[in-house]
Amino acid sequence: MGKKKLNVGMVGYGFMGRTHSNAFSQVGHFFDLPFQPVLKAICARNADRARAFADQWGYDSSVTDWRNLVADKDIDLIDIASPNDTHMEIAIAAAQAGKMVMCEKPLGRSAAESKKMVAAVEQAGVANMVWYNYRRVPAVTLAKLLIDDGKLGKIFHYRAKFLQDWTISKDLPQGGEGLWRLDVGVAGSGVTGDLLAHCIDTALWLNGGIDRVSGMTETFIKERHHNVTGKTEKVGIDDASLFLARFSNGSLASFEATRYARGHKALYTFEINGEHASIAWDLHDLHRLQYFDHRDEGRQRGWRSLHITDGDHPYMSSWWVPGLQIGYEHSFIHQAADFLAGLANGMPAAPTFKDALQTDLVTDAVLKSARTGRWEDVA
Ligand code: SOE
Repeated sequence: MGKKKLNVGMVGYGFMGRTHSNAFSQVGHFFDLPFQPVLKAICARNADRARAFADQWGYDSSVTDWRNLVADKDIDLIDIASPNDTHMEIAIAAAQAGKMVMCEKPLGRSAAESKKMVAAVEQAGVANMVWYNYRRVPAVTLAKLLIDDGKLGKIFHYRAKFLQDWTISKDLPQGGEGLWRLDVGVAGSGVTGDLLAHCIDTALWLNGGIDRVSGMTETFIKERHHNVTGKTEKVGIDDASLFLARFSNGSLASFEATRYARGHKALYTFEINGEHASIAWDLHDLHRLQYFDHRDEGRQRGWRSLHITDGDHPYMSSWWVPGLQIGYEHSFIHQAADFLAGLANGMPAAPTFKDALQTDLVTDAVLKSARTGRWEDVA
């Protein structure tokens, strides 16, 4: 039976425009789905580069105004991979035009923006999803299955960190292409909405809701040259953000994200300690899950390093033969696969906009706590 074509209009051709385009290009090769994504049009401000991107990735056409994608009756799905300050306007317009909407994380620059986006997709009744890709690294998905199976028992501790070092130089400007994450007007916040958001999304999925947080942020470099205004301007983002949290299930947590951890480029790790067992995961070794089970026979008890490449591991039967690893880009392909499967079976794949709003409610509470110096409830 022929597959139904699903025409994609992509907004943004940066790092995330590439990961998403790759996901839509590859997904049909490896997953048997009733929908076949078609790279219909790419939108970006620079016409020459948009055309070059279209040629390189196989898009039918390129445009410089996202409104053209929204108005195009041939486009079924708008995927937003442009900077954070564009997410809300595009998502709402796309939903109102009846398009499915996918959006790069974080959903909005604040929970207030995200709430409007949730309202728009729910009112329009259109399929929606946010690209929190790390959920679909097979080792992380396996962690979810083990927790849901009760292997860890009652959970006591959740510990996560995401470390980078790319903004340490005081000579690095803020604003503009590649550097908009340093511009608070565009990004909304610094590492809190960028890196911590990943840690929070995974944590909410694995360990349930967060009730209260106590946060601390710092901006180490107070002023930077602004590429758009040409002036030296105050830096409004947080360079580092740490918080303690209490989960609804009674467990205690610590989270840390920074762009000032010299030597670390993208070290996302988490560890979860339960009554019977613990698990740990590390993005630099993403195909492994560390597992310790206290119920093992004493003389053999110890941390096991599980190589998540076998056919009975999540997603792996769709890839190569057992023992051969996959990588970062596959997490996006898995997300596209689950989104398309959700369209077919009527069970929307998570995180939907509504799920992702929960992450923004936590990041808002962390930033509020950092300002007030007090514990804050998550709204
Ligand atoms: C920031 O450097 C960044 O690219 C994030 O924006 C991504 O979401 C993360 O996965 C890797 O780091």
